[in-house]
Amino acid sequence: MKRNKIALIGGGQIGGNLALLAAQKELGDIVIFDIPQAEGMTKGKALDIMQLRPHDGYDVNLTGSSDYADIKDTDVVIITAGVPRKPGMDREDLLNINIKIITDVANNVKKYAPNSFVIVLSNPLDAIVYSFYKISKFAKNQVVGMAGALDTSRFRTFLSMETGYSVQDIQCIVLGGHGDTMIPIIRTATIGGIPIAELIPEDTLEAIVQRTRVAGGEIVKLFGNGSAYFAPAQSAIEMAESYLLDKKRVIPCAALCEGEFGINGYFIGVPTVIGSGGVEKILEFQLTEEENSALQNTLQHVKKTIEEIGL
Ligand code: A3D
Repeated sequence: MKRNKIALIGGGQIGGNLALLAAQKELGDIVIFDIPQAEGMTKGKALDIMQLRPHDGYDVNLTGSSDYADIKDTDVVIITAGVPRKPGMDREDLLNINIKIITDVANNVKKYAPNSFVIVLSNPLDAIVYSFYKISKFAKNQVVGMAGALDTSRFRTFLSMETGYSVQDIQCIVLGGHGDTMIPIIRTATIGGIPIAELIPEDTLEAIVQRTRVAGGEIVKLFGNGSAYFAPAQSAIEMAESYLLDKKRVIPCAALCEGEFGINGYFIGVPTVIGSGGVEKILEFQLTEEENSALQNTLQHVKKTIEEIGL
C-alpha cells in the first residue's frame, strides 16, 4: 500500500508539532513547507523528527522545503501559514497580513495538490478558510477549518479541571465562529452520560463557558509572544486522521453551510462527519431560540470579516 503524504504549509510552532504528531501516528510521509527565509528551519525540524523515529520505530519520512513542487500529490494539506496573534492583537487584526499569505498558498495548493483534503488553521479562521475555498475553487467537502475541535477540547478540559473527572468521559460541542462569540452548547454536555447541569452549579458553568470563549487569549497572554500550539496541532491531527482512516468522527469544524442551521454560503463551526469523502456531512440539530440567536450573532462577526476581505 502506498504511504499517504501530508503537507504542512507553515512550519512554525503549530507546523512543527503537526509534523511530530503526524509522524508518531504514522499518518504518512510529511513535507514541512515554509517561505525561503525559513527553509533551513523546516529542514532542521524534519531532520530532528527523523532522528527521534528510531526510539519508537515509526517509518515515515520527513522533509523540509520552500519549493511548492515538493507538495505534489499530497493527500492532506494542513495550513498554518501566517502570523500568530501577539498580546493586544485580536484575530481580526491579522486579517490583512494573512489574506495575502492565503492567496499565495491557495494558488499553489490548487496547482500542486488539487485532490487533497485541506485543513486550515490560520487566523482569523472563519475568514481565512472561506478565502482558501473561494480562491482555490476546491469542492466544499475538500476544505475545512479547525477551530471547534480545539474549542471543544478546551471546554472539556475546564470541565475536567473543575470536577476532577476524566476528560475522556466529558462530551460537549461548541458551535459558531472561532472567537469570543463561540457557543458552547451546555445542554448537550455530559459527564459519563450524565447531563452536566446536574453535576455543576449554574454560575460555575457560566464561568467555564466564559473562560472557554477567551481561552486562546489566555494562552497568548501567558506566552507573551505567540499563540497556543500543542492543542491546536493535536486537534488538526484528529481531523486528518479521521479523513485518512475514514473514521467518520463527528467533530465540530468550520464547514461551508448551504442552508444548514439557516446559514448560507459561510464557513462556521458546526458538527461535521469527517471521513474519506472529506466533510461528508454536517449534522444539523434543533437549536433553542437562545442558541440560534447566539449563532446568528457569531455569523454577523464572520460576515463582517468576510465583507472586509471583499472576495
Ligand atoms: P508561527 O509559529 O508564526 O508559524 C507560522 C509560519 O507560517 C511561520 O513559520 C511563517 O514563516 C510561515 N509563513 C508565513 N508566510 C508564509 C507563506 N506565504 N507561505 C508559507 N508559510 C508562511 O505561528 P503558529 O504556528 O503559532 O500559528 C499559525 C497560525 O495558526 C496563526 O495564524 C495562528 O493565529 C493560528 N492559530 C489558529 C488556532 C485555531 O484554533 C484556529 C489556534 C492557534 C493558532
